[in-house]
Amino acid sequence: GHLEETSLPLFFGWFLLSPAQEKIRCTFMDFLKTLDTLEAFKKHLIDSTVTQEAEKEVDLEQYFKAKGPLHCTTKFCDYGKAAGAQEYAQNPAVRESYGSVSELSLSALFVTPRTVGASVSLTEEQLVLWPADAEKGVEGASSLPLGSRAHVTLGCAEGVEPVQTGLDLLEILAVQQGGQKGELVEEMELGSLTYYGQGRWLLSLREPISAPACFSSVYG
Ligand code: 2AM
Repeated sequence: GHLEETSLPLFFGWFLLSPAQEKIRCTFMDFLKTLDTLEAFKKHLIDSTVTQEAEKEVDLEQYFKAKGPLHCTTKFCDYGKAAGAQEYAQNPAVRESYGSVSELSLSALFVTPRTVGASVSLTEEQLVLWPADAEKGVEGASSLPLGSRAHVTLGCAEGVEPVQTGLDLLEILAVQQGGQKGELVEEMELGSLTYYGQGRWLLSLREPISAPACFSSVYG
């Protein structure tokens, strides 16, 4: 009925518990500081931004703005306007898991001129909550395994919508799947940093970060 339709959330997802949020923000800050010292990184970032003010220092911590609590979106419902929102909310698995805590495994950090995020390796149990069509819509990405898009947005450049983070991740994975190895730029303490062109970087974490997270939704 009408009431049910209007009671759908903006999105469902796993929300990192606050100690995990702190830990990831710290790892992320360390990562940005290291990138800040890499000439190759700054060169590509400046090359790919629209405002090419030569010699202008880029402060990465200012460049990427973080919004709200750290989370991994499963289904963007847009209060019921998104395709499949109703079906998702009514899925018994979604209802049963609502409010439960599980461990998210963060396996890589990625940066583009638009976004920065952490990719999430979902378990079989978590994949049950993953929408079948999440990997659609990016060229070369539709054949990627289910759950490839799973990520935590850490920040977006000015004027960039958060939806872009998942699209940027899919783009990097599509490039990888297309056989491009990328250019190994640096062995960092956190892991190996690879460049995929057009300002796209991926850091494979040596040790995945495990973060407890609560499956819930946002209405606001
Ligand atoms: P994110 O998951 O990459 O962070 C509210 O806008 C949340 O829903 C954000 O977390 C955002 O991106 C996600 N989101 C917004 N629009 C979306 C879309 N069309 N598809 C999937 N996720 C979306």
